[in-house]
Order: sequence, then C-alpha cells, then structure tokens
Amino acid sequence: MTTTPDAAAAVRLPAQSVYQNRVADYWNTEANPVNLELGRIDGLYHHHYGVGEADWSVLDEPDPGLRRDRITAELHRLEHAQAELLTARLGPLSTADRVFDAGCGRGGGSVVAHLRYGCEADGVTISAKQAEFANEQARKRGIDDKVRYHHRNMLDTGLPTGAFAASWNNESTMYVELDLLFAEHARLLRRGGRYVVITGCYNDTYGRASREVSLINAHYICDIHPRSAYFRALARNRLVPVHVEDLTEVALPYWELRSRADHLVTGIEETFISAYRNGSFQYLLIAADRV
Ligand code: GPP
Ligand code: MG
Repeated sequence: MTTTPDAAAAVRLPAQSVYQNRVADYWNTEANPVNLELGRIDGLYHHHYGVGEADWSVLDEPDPGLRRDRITAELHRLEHAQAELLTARLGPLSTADRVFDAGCGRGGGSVVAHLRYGCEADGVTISAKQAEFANEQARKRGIDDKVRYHHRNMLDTGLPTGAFAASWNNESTMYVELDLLFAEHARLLRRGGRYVVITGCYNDTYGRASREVSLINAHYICDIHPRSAYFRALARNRLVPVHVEDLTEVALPYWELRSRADHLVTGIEETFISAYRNGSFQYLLIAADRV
C-alpha cells in the first residue's frame, strides 16, 4: 500500500513480522504532546531529540502559560538544530537530486532537506498514519510534488535502484537489522552518494547494554545496537565513513530541559540523562560515502 499515486502504487508492502506490526501499532497511535505541540509551531514534525546549548532563561519565565510556550519553543529549536546538523552532512545537493528518508516519522526531516537544497525527497515509514500525516503537511506547504511519503518497510522500499544522491536514518536504525538496512541504502544510493545516520548506540567500552539502554528499548519497543555494529555493517555494504561525531555531550541540555517540562515529559527523560552520564550510551552521527 502507498499513500501517493505514483508508479510505486504497484509495490506491495511485504508481509510484516509480528514485531513490525507491533512497532507500526505504536506509531499509529502515538500522540505525545512533546511531538505534536513542538511540530505545531512551524509545521515541522520531528521524531528525534535535540542538540546544542539550551536557553535556560525559559525556566525563569514567571507567567505559567508563557513559560510553557517558551519551553516548548526552546525544545523545538534544539530538535530543529539536530535536523539541520544531519541535513548539512547530506550535501552539496541540487534541485535535480533526490533524497531518501528512512523511517521518516511525521515527515519533518524530508521537509528540512527540501527547504535547504530544493531537492526531491521520498520518506518511508512503517506507520500508515504517519505517512498520511506527513503527506498532508507537504500538501499544506504546497511541496507535495517534491516531497512524498510512503507507507512501506525501509528494508524493502521498492524505490528505484541508484536514483538517490543522499539518504539517512534519523533515530530509526534501532528498529531494524543493520545489514538489511544498509544493503537497501547501498542499493538506492548512486555511486558517490552520501548516507548519514544519527543514532543512539550502546558503548562497547562499557560492556553489554546497560539497565538504562534496556529501559529505553522497552519504552520504544526497539533494540539499540552497539556502536561497533554500525561500522561492521557499513563496511559490509559499500558504505565508507567519512565523518564520525560523538554528539553525547551536546545531547544532554535537551534532555535536562525536557525533564523540567512538566507539560511535555513522557517519563523516559531521567533514563536518557543517566544513560549518557554513566557512559553506557552514546549519541552518534556517522556520514558515509557509497562506493
Ligand atoms: C524519538 O522519537 C526516537 C525514537 C523513538 C527511537 C529511539 C531513539 C534512540 C536514540 C534510542 P520521538 O520524538 O517520537 O520520541 P519522544 O516521543 O520520546 O519525543
Ligand atoms: Mg520527540
């Protein structure tokens, strides 16, 4: 099934595993204020966390309503900064280029890429609700001829081979087997194309997954990979790292501010803070060339 009327309408969504059905159910029913209220600010709906120093003065705002709004806006600014950080690594790209957003959620990342480069974008999500929501946002912006979202499996997209100049996963790799995922990116990317991932991974030097990592897995129904697994799987799939950045330190202010946002917390905030602080969990960006 697809939500866009393109040739890919002929592509059937492969039979889903029980696990994939469960993940799709989560995202079909997810309506956390931390995602919807932030997205409403400018129509950019993100499903990832933020980076950079926070403006802590929002917490001192005396008016309770204004305080809530300022905290919401500040968290959105940090999430947007994360999206821009990833998007900057995709380029240079031109208006003739096409990019692939694997695990696109409600679509914010593809819009950010289109606004920056003028490129076309195809986003894929296992959630029919998210694809429908994202397509509606693109229609509202008048960019639905350039930015399309599909209800499909990112491991088996049915999108055309070698057609993409760049592709990415923004906090979605923990739902899939990395070898299957990177094989699909390598198929979709043209030679010399750029792949970027931002992810939470567990730290091999700490040992196996910590208690906090296990709690995060249970919270989102995902399976966080160790850092080493990324480099092995990239190398096996013609993806050669060109830039690696540990974002753990710059990820903390977002979580500290979010933990103080009573109107937005989901309950996972303290777990992220202690996972990052105790060294068991890292927030990583990897950019790789398709060779
Ligand atoms: C955030 O999405 C990301 C995930 C669910 C994947 C897990 C990420 C890791 C780094 C482990 P979201 O924006 O929907 O989450 P929330 O509702 O908590 O804001
Ligand atoms: Mg969120």
